Amino acid sequence: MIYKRSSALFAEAQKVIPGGVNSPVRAFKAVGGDPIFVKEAKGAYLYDEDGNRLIDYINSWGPMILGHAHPPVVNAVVEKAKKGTSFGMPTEIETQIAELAVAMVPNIDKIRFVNSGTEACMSAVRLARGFTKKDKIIKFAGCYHGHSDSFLIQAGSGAVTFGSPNSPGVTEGTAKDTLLARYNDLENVERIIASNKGEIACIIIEPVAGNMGCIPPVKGFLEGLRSLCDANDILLIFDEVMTGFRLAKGGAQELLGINADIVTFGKVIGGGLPVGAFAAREEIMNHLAPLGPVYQAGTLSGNPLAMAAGLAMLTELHNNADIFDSIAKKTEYLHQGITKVLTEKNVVHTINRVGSMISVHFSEDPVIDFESAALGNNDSFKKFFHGLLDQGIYIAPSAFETWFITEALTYEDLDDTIKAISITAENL
Ligand code: HOZ
Repeated sequence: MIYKRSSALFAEAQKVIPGGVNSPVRAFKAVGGDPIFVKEAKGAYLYDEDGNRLIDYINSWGPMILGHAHPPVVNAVVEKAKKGTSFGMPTEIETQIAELAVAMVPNIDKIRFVNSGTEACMSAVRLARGFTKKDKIIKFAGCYHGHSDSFLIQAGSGAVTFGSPNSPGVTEGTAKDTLLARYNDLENVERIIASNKGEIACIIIEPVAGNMGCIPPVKGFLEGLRSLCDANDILLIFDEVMTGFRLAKGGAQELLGINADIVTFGKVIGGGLPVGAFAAREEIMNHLAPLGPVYQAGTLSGNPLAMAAGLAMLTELHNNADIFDSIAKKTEYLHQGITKVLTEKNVVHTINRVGSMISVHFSEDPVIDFESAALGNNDSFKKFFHGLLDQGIYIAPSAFETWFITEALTYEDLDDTIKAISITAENL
C-alpha cells in the first residue's frame, strides 16, 4: 500500500505540532515509519489520505464498539449542534445520560461528567483523598490512568512506549505520594499497605489492564484488593476507561463480579466525543463541590454534543445487550485464528484476551504484569505491525496497547486479518 500523502502531511505537521501529533503513540516512533493520516472512517474501516482502506483494530482506542460513524451517534450530534454547541449551564440531557449510566453500572448512585479519562482519574483520586483525608495512592506499574502528574510513575501506554514512564516535570513531592505496586501480585500490595499504615487513600487499577497490552487479572487478585481496601479504609478505584460499557453493560465490575468504590470512564461514555466521568456511591460523591468541599469543575463538562453522542451510544448498548457477547465471540474467533497461524509458522507468542480486548505478545512466557510485558520481542512486533499495515490492517503502533474489537467487523474481515497475519508470520 502507498502512504505518500500521509508522509507529506506528517512532514508538514511536524513543523507546527511537537512530533507532528497531539498524542505521542500515534507518531509510530515505537514501530518506525510515518503515521497514517485518516480522512474518514465508517463501520470497521478507516480510509486514509492516500485512498487506502484499513481494517481498524484500535477503534479510537476503544469507543467505537458499534463501528465508526455509527448513524444514531452521528445523527444525535448533528441535531444537537444545530441548537448550540456549549452553554456552561445545566441541560436536561446530562440528567438523562447520568440516569442511564447509573442504571447500567453496578454500585454507583451518582456520576460527574468531565472531558477525558485523564480528568476522570485525576478527579477520582482527589475525591478519594478528600473523602478519606489521606494522601498516598497505590498504582500499578504498567497501568496508565491518563497523563496527570500523580500517574506518570511507571506508567504504561505511550509513557512506557517512549521510554519515559516517569515523566520529567512531575515533582518529587507529587511522586512520593504515589506508591508503585506490581500488577497481579497481592503480596506486594499487602507489603506496601503494611509499611504505609493509615496513609493510603486509594488503590487505582485498570481491572483488566489495556496499557501494557491486554493483561487479565489473575484469579483472586481483584478480590484480594477488595478485601485489603475494606480492611484498611482504602477506596478501590477501577479505571474503566477502556473496559467500561465494553466488557459488559456494567463494565469489568459486572463481568468480574467485583465492586469498586469509585469507577472512572472515558472514551466509550462519549461515543467517541471527548467525555470522561467518575462515579461512586452517594456518600462518596456528595463530597464533591458544590455539595461538599472537594473541588472539581469545567465549562465544557456535560457539553451538549458530547452528552448527545454518549446518550445515543449508551442507549444502543443498553438496548442490545447481545453486543457484548457478539464482540467477545468475534475476538475469540480472532484469537483462535491467530494462534493457529502463528503456531503453524513456529512464531513464539502469547495471546491475552478478555471479552473484546486482545493483544499478541512475542514472548514465550505468560504476560501477567509490566515486567513480563516488557520481555516481548519488539523487533518481531515492529515487523508484525508493518506486515499487517502493508496488507491494510491497522493495529496499535505499540506492543504496550490492547486491540479493541468492534461489532462492525465481519467474520470475513477477521478471516482476512488472520490470512494477513499468516503471510506476515513468514518473516517474523
Ligand atoms: N494513550 C492512548 C492509548 N492508551 C493513546 C491515545 C491516542 O493516541 O489517541
